[in-house]
Amino acid sequence: MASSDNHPDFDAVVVGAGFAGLGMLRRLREEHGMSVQVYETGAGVGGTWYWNRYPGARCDSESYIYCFSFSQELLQDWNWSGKYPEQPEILSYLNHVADRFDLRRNIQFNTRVTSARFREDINLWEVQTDQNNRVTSQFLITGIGCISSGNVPSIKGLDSFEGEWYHTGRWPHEKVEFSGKRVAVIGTGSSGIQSIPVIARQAEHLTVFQRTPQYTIPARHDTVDRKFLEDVVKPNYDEIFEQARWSTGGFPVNRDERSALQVTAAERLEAYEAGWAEGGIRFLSTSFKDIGTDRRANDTMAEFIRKKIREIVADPETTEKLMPTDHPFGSKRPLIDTDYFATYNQENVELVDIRHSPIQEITPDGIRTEDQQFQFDMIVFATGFDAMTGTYLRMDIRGRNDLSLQDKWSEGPKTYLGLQTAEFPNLFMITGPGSPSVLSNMPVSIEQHIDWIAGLLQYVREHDIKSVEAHVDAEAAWVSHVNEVAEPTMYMLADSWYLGANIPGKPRVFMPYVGGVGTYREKCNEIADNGYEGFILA
Ligand code: N01
Repeated sequence: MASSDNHPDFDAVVVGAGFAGLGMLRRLREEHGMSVQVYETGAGVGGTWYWNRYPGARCDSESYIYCFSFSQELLQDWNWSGKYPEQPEILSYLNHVADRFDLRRNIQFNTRVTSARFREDINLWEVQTDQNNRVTSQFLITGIGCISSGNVPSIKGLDSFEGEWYHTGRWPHEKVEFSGKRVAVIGTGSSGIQSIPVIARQAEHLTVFQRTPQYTIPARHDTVDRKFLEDVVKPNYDEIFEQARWSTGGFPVNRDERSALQVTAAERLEAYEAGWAEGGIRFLSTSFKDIGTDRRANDTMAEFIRKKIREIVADPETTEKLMPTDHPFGSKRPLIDTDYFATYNQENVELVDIRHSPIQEITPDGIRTEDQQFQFDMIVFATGFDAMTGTYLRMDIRGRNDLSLQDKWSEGPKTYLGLQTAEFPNLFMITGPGSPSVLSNMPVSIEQHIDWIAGLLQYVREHDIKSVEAHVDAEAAWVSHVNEVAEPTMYMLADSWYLGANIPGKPRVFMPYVGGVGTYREKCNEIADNGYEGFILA
């Protein structure tokens, strides 16, 4: 039931119980004494890490920095086992956080928010769920993640397929058996390149359908280095997080301030070989400063990776198909893998280039491309997400004058700082489009938003303010700035989900903020220090 006057049922409704929702709930409840209701579609906490249970799923941020920093005790007590944490371990961590801070009592699971309407008459949000909840709250805060709406491409005949099929982002909780089966994987993004080697080890035969060849770096995954954790990380966690907060990508690493073009070819090769040997996201995050902005610099790194692919893959025809040439390195989400390219040397693995021979239809027993009919027992869609905006637009969110978010964002998302969108008062987005979010180590960006939103809500309460709303001019200026900083980068030179290019009909707009985590933090702080410049506090 909704409350009948302007006393809300809750101070805040939070959507989602992943990193963002859990962190926001704890912060508002424990540090600001607010009443908070969280709604979560899943049956448990975890968000992304609840749903993405596909084989090989793990994070490509190192575990020691892929966590909350708000509690020193939590940082000191928790012991990661993997250098790059696997999905079950991250899920255990988030369950531990939920238990340790007694968060479950404010979370309603198995509940999807279907609509949210700003009631101008009472200055409250009215939130409706698929479980027949209708509640009001002063603030509505989304912690719905950036890659939570799975994209199963509409391929003719999928309904007729008689085998099993799965999307990596909605993987079953029960064990999926690959042995003795002919399996197809469609897609070679992060989810594909992580799952392909694992599936290939079990399946009788694996056929990978690749649209765009990828650059990927070996993760060099290992168990966590205990000595490093105990001697270097744990005693210095404050400094490590502080460095990450002011860095470009939310990692405690320093970029090489040299241009790739200013050093000699031998020095460049030495740097690339060292990065390749160390592996992981550092290959990119510590590399030369102009890889992301200068095509010639980028080409040196891209060619280095192509050479590695030629060295690893035995069959010349497969090598040719795997060669990424149509986009710069890092213009699509950088990938790190374990044995991805070497998997194509297995006898039971085959690569199909669907750019040259597109999928025509799914048949009851397999997949038909322009050139060939394939038989499968299982199809795995590693085809990604309607990223950054998909989950927002699937909810019916309405602001002033019944304006729907679908209409407001019909030409692409418009936000101020990725935190608010004009005409939707008291709606806050954690890692919304227009913030660094997906271009960064997510927990660092999520905590920055949580801190900033909590600071603003505190200010609102202290000053008896009823509503906070991004000014339309501030929003327009931010949207231009987001585009302006993206324009000269390599990101504009690929058909990526950052640009919405993976979803037919989606406006081609670069959605995340490429200016860097530290720069963004500075801007957010400045705006707060200037009395929340660009926001209408009514
Ligand atoms: O999805 P993707 P993902 N027909 O969009 C192809 C995060 N993540 O789930 O490149 C045929 O990257 C598509 O081809 P193309 C991370 O941020 C992180 O793998 O568009 N193919 C591509 O190959 C990541 O970026 C982690 O030409 C189709 C693939 O499917 C994001 O999630 C792990 C197609 C989709 O790749 C998404 O990753 C996993 C079609 N109709 C995910 N449509 C880690 O931290 C799409 N494709 C490690």
